[in-house]
Amino acid sequence: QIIETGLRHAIAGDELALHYQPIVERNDLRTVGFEALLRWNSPDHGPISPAVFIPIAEESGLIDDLGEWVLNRALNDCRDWPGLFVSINFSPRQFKRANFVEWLDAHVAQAQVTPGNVQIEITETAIFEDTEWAADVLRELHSKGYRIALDDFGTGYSSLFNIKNFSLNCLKIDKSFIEGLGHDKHSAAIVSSIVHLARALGLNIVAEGVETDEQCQMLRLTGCSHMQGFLFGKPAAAAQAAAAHADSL
Ligand code: G
Ligand code: G
Ligand code: MN
Ligand code: NA
Repeated sequence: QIIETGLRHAIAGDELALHYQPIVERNDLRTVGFEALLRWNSPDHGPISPAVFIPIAEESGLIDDLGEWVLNRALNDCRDWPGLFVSINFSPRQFKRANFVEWLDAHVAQAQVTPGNVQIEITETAIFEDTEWAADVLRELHSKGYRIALDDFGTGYSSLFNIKNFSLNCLKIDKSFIEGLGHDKHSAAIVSSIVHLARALGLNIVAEGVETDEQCQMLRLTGCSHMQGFLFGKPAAAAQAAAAHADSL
């Protein structure tokens, strides 16, 4: 309850921020897009992780206002890096709202951004509970030119059968698997098989949580198309992320 009241205040006030983390392409490690990651610095409690406050926002219904804030800010910020996409996280409940596509379209048009500059990150939970309906929504998003990424891949109900039936652009391999690269042979085997599966299905792969050169080299050898992690850049304020990208060109 304390967090709920504080969050209500945070959305109205100046306590929220979006940080941006680069997603790089495997060959020359060029940045192709940024993932938007929500940050809340509460005056009463200090920084609180979205892993903590997103579930509270969902229970209390604040998620609609919060999602609106995130979408508007991300669309506005991404105009600072023309040609790159912004990857926005949506919780299952956000994705399942009525008229998700219309809601998204209206904001994208208003911000004068094109759908190709926007990537939707959803988790397996969001699509595997009502697969037929989700497949329709994803097909519509896809036909409008939005990119669609399946986040935290490998941690949910990873049904390979279902994946083939969804309009996806990309699988994001959960960082728990990347963490194990170089330590345990199971992680390496799992990562390698996900990468090969994705290639066979014509999907991009983003390996998340890449922290070391060794992990990066292993992923490149496996044929992983994209990477994200502290090795390439920590989540940073929009201006900082844009400046780092400009410097790298
Ligand atoms: O960046 P960090 O590790 O703190 O993120 C923790 C979790 O919060 C991750 O699962 C991430 O997907 C989620 N998250 C971060 N930003 C957003 C957001 O804007 N909306 C939603 N729904 N989830 C977010
Ligand atoms: O669930 P999702 O994949 O959206 O969440 C991404 C989370 O991973 C964010 O909280 C982000 O801060 C975190 N993250 C990004 N890069 C790294 C990394 O290299 N190492 C670790 N440990 N966490 C990372
Ligand atoms: Mn994500
Ligand atoms: Na993830």
